[in-house]
Parts: sequence; C-alpha cells; structure tokens
Amino acid sequence: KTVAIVGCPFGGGQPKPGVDKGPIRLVNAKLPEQLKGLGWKVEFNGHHPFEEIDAQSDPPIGLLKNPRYVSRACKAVSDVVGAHAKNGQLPLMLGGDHSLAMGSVSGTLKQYPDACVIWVDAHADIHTVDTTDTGNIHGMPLSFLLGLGPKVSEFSWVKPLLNPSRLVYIGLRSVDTSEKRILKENGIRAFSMHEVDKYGIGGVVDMALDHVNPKRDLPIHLSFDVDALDPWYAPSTGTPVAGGLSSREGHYICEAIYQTGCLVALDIVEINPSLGDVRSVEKTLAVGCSLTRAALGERLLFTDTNEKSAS
Ligand code: DIR
Ligand code: MN
Ligand code: MN
Ligand code: MN
Repeated sequence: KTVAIVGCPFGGGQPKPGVDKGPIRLVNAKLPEQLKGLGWKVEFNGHHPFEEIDAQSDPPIGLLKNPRYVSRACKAVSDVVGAHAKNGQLPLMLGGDHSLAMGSVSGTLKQYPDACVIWVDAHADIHTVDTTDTGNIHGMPLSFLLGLGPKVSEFSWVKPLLNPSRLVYIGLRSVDTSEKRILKENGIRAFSMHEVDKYGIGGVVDMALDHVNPKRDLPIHLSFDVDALDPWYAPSTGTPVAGGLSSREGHYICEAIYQTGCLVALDIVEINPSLGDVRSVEKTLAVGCSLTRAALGERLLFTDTNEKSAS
C-alpha cells in the first residue's frame, strides 16, 4: 500500500494569503514520516508548482475571482491525482484552499466512477456562478463537480461526474440561504452540527455511510476541510465558525472511514499558517497531521499492521 502525497501550495480560491503554505508546513512537520510509521510506503516528489497569473491576465468571470488560475491549478491536480489512483496508489491531497478538491475529486472519479464523496466542512462549498456572493471559488467546487448552475467555458474540463446521491456532508453550520435551496432541490444528504448533537458522531457516520455507501463496497473520497473542527482545535484557518466538531469527533470520522476499507483518496485542506499566533499554528498543523494518520489507519489501541511494533 502506497500513499502518494500531492502537496498543493495554492490559495487562489480565496482571498487570505498564507493558505498556500499549509502543505509545506505539514510536510515539514514530518507528516510523510508519520505515515511511514503506520506501515505505508510514501511517495512524495516535492510540492506541485502552480504558475501564478498576474491579475491583469486573469480578470473575474462574472463574480468568480482568479478563474483561470484556479481552473489551471485544479486541472493539474486532477491529472496528478488521477494518475496516482490509476497506479493503485492512494492520493493524499494537501491544500491549499478547498477549490483544489474540484481537481482531486475529478481525478478520483475518473479512475473510480462509482466513488462516493464524504465532505467534512463547516460550509457547503456548493455555490454556483449565479449564487456566490463572495466570488471565492473555494465556496463552489461541488457545484462544478455536480454540474449545477450555468456553465463557465474556462472550467469546461470539469466533467459533472458526481451524482448528488453519492455526496454526503458532515459538520455543516454555515450554509448560505441559496446553498440550502441547492441542497434541497438536489436531495443532497447533509449532517449538520445539529445532527451531530442529536445522534452523536457514531450515529451520524453510520447514517452518512448508509446513505452513500449502503453495502460498504464503493470507493470513498474523503474531503476534509479543517474548518469543520471547532476553532478551538483548528484556529489557523481562513473562515473559522464557532460550534464545530470536537477533536475526537473529527478523528472518529477519519477512523470509521478507514475501517470501511473503502478509502481511495483523501484531501486535507484550508490550514493557513499565517493566521493566529505560534501556538495556534502548531495546534492546527498537529491536528491536520493526526486527522491524516487517523484516516490512514492509526488506531488508539491496536497496532495490527505496524511492522515496527512486531519486532
Ligand atoms: C462562503 C464561505 N459560503 C463563500 N465559504 C467557504 O465564500 O461562498 N469558506 N467555503 O471556507
Ligand atoms: Mn471547504
Ligand atoms: Mn469550510
Ligand atoms: Mn457563500
């Protein structure tokens, strides 16, 4: 088993500088070594270079900001993630902002057309060209993947490969009115913090899997925005929202998905090491690393597949 780290130093889908440094800091925090410690072979050939475009050559399309920059970055990520998946490797996309998931999920669906997507986030990230109020594309990747809203020729490479019934959310608590309508019209299942409170995280993950993967036989793409966690646990992120998942609830999601044996791709996004004091940054990087380890098999009690523990 090989995990292929796709480091994506990119923040063009949102306005705050620094989120592009997230993947670099995660790797510097020894995430690759931690995954080796879990028994994975780790492929990492440096972070992906994204060529910047000067603002003049990349004017907004409608409200969309940096559309060409975002589109090209995501296309490159889609190709790289698709190639790793084709090789039988598990792509680990380290963002960067969440617009990148337009690329990573496209790459996964090219190789695994029946894959389902579990989107863990405070936000729904499903604005269309018509509904976005900010024009920040990190609030829009799912509308492109689902083929919702008017087409934008710059993004014509994104094929609407995701069926709304194969998408489920966990952790929502900041959903715009127009996004609520989109979720309802398309029958998209979502477990907000309200459902986490009511049923507990164990119940929510079971129900989410029953919805998108009833027989536990379909490939899973887990896209984890660290702002799903309460800002207490992940303070260094661009759009923190109070009332989020506890550290354990976030880890539980990752552990339970690993235990299905169906995980084929993972995104960890929206860590911004330029936000908050040193302690906040350390905290957020540490939780980013440990969520990744949890999704890739770290157990609280058992060390079954860890070769080193056998000796
Ligand atoms: C807001 C914030 N709904 C927007 N979105 C996200 O800009 O569309 N923040 N994704 O992380
Ligand atoms: Mn997001
Ligand atoms: Mn978010
Ligand atoms: Mn919005």
